[in-house]
Amino acid sequence: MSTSWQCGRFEFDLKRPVLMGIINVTPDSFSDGGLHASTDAAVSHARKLIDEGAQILDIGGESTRPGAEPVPVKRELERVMPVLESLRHADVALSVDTCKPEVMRAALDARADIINDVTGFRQQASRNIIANHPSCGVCVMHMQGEPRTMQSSPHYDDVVSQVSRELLSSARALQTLGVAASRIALDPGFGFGKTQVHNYTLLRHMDDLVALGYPVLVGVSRKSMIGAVTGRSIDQRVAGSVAAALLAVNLGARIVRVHDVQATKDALAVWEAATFGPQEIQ
Ligand code: HH2
Repeated sequence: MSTSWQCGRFEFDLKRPVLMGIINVTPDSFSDGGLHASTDAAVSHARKLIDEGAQILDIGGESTRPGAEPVPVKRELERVMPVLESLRHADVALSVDTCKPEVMRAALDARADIINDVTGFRQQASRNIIANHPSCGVCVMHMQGEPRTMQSSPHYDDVVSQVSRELLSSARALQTLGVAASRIALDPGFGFGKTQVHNYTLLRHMDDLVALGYPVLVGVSRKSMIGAVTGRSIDQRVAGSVAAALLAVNLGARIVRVHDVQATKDALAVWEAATFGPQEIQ
């Protein structure tokens, strides 16, 4: 298992889990669409998540929920860049959630620390941008298909081995261009071209993904896989989301992408005390 993740100005020690708070600067994200759509609202939400313990903020200007329509580059830049600029001096790593090379380039020029691409850097232009940057971290996420159609009929013969194989191949495509393995985190992409059976199979076998040797990032927060087993609406999925994040961490995932930072942080504090023993409790 990898012990650290290099991300621009930061290097995360992965002995302990790292909290990534979600900032959706969008009108249509599945759980908080429209809540933080203005720059001011997004920045003040970001400051709240930092106070609650987020070590990374993941800023997105395009919803990737099933059926979402793509957003033009210009609009995505108008949403993301002012938020990124406003948070530049905060003591937190800044990640930009985008699959567009133009947005990646602008974000890195504005000193973003991480690029999180839900398409796993499928585009050659995106891979080249990452390769030309000396140190940014990358999150390579797995998605079958594309957001508009990905949930129509996802199919795998063996979801764990296929997702592992495809993630490895995406990571190697970056490494071939000179991107150091220490910059790359992998993410199975819960809900991205996956049925609930696929999602829970991946969660149960998280240790197989961890065994690939890269830091593993998970995003289960408030997703339909939580609603499917709890019967809860999106705004009532905190406990289920925290449980899933904790399970993933217990199987070796080390970066958790969440809406509810405070609740997840508390759960992880208990996990850390139980895992590392009383000498680490202050
Ligand atoms: N999930 C979403 C978006 N980006 N990135 C990674 N690496 N992993 C994920 O699981 C992931 C992601 C979807 O969640 P959210 O951002 O809350 O919703 P939306 O895409 O509707 O904005």
